[in-house]
Amino acid sequence: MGRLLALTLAYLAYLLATAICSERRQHHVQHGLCSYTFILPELEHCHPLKDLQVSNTLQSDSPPEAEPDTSQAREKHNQRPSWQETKLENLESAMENNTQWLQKLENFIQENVRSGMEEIKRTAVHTQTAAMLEMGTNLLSQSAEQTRKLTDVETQVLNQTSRLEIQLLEYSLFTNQLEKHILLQTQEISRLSDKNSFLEERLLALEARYGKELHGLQSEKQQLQELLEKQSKLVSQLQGELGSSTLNSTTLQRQQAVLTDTVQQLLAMVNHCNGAVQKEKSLSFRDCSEILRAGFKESGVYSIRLANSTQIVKVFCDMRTRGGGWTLLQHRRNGSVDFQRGWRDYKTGFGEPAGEHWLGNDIIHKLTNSQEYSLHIQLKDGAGNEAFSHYDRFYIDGEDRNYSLHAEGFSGTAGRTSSLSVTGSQFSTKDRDNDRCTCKCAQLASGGWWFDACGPSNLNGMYYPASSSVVRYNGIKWYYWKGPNLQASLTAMMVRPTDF
Ligand SMILES: *[C@@H]1O[C@H](CO)[C@@H](O)[C@H](O)[C@H]1NC(C)=O
Ligand SMILES: *[C@@H]1O[C@H](CO)[C@@H](O)[C@H](O)[C@H]1NC(C)=O
Ligand SMILES: *[C@@H]1O[C@H](CO)[C@@H](O)[C@H](O)[C@H]1NC(C)=O
Ligand SMILES: *[C@@H]1O[C@H](CO)[C@@H](O)[C@H](O)[C@H]1NC(C)=O
Ligand SMILES: *[C@@H]1O[C@H](CO)[C@@H](O)[C@H](O)[C@H]1NC(C)=O
Ligand SMILES: CC(=O)N[C@H]1CO[C@H](CO)[C@@H](O)[C@@H]1O
Repeated sequence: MGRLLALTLAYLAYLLATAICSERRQHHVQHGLCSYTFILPELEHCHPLKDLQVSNTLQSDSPPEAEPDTSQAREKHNQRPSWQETKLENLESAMENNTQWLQKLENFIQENVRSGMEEIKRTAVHTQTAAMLEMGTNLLSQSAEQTRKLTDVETQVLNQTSRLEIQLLEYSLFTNQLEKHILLQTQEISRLSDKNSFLEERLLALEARYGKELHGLQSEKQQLQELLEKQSKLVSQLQGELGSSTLNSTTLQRQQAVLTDTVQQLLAMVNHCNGAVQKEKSLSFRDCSEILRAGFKESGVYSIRLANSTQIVKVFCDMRTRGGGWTLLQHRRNGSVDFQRGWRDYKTGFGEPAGEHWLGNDIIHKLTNSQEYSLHIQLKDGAGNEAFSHYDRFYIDGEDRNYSLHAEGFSGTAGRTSSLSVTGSQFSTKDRDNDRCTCKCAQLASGGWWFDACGPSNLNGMYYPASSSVVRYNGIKWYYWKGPNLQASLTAMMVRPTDF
């Protein structure tokens, strides 16, 4: 290499020397793509440099002497074209040699350059490699760091994963336990349901059994109830018998009372005969209300004794109407008794207490003045319609005042206003006219009554029970109930203490 480089340098020096000494004559050679221009030297002015040493490869193409050389060149130009031609040929060949040499050189240079380039390249690669190595080292360290971090992360992940796995394991264990538990519970439940169904069956059986028993008991109960009803009937029957026997005993008592009465009367007669006076004590009822209070609840005829008197009076007691206890003053129901009577009869009374009768004005006076009485009048017409008139306070004066009437506190269904004569009306009969009419009401209307100017009432008039179109003015009259012609089938006047 060093040799080649020296060669190249020698040649280049040569070329330089020739170029300095050359004249301006050029020669062109085309070799391939490359073109070479050679400037040929002017030989007259130029001598080869004495210090110029040419290597063995470089040869001068001129003779060693300078003069012949210069003359040769002159000949070439002028006198000796043949020599010049040879010289030219020499030159040409030399040039060709040079060209070849150059080619070689070029090749060599190219080769060298290539190798150099390769070396350069190699160097560059080395440098790059170093850089790359450094970078790689860096990268390696970085990647190592990353790897470490990754490892850490992985470790952590693994840790987490293992933790999670552990947890999962625990959970699965827990789940297993739960499943076992649930299984146990399910078994328990099925066991319980079995037991329950068994109990239900037993319950049903028991229900069936007890239902039968219940049925039996119910039928028994029904039988007992029937028995009870029978017993009740029996009891009521017995009660009825007891009632009738009581009645029997009452009747007996009454009979006994009558007997006692008779005995006492006989005794009284005996005593009278003996001159001794004995007061009666056994009969002390003043009216029917006292009899009722004494426990006699059957309507009928009883004996009463008037206050401050020894007189015993038989009266009919109504024990049903409005609570009972009524003493009848007047009673008409079938027209069997004649009420066309005079003063005296009305004064003492007539008829029978059990049938139609008038109690008598003296008795009525004594009774209604012994205490406060209310008056109740019951009426029934031929068609069966019933009505009543009620007076809270009723009494009559004595005979010295012609039995004047006193009645107040009217109420009732037999007319809106009272049909009874006004207070103060005196009693009149066909033979004692005390009315306020110029006529004789008792004669016109018949019977005895408290006629005013004849007035709107007369319960002691003629008894005409059968309905008739004929208007009779002397019949039983209660004007404000049925007008002038009542045609009553029943009348009753009765008194009871106001404070009953
Ligand atoms: C997981 O990491 C925790 C702390 O972060 C540590 O206490 C524990 O021991 C680790 N577990 C495993 C299995 O590495
Ligand atoms: C009541 O007397 C009547 C006859 O007076 C009689 O037939 C009847 O059996 C008696 N009743 C009782 C319960 O004694
Ligand atoms: C009227 O009744 C009484 C008592 O009930 C009775 O004794 C009498 O025979 C009856 N007279 C007539 C005519 O119906
Ligand atoms: C009965 O007699 C007594 C005393 O003699 C007398 O105070 C009383 O008013 C008399 N009663 C009647 C209703 O006459
Ligand atoms: C009662 O009637 C008679 C006649 O019937 C009469 O003379 C007498 O004055 C009357 N008495 C009174 C208190 O009005
Ligand atoms: C002019 C000149 O020097 N020609 C030489 C070229 O090279 C060949 C051999 O390589 C020589 O024989 C010639 O004399």
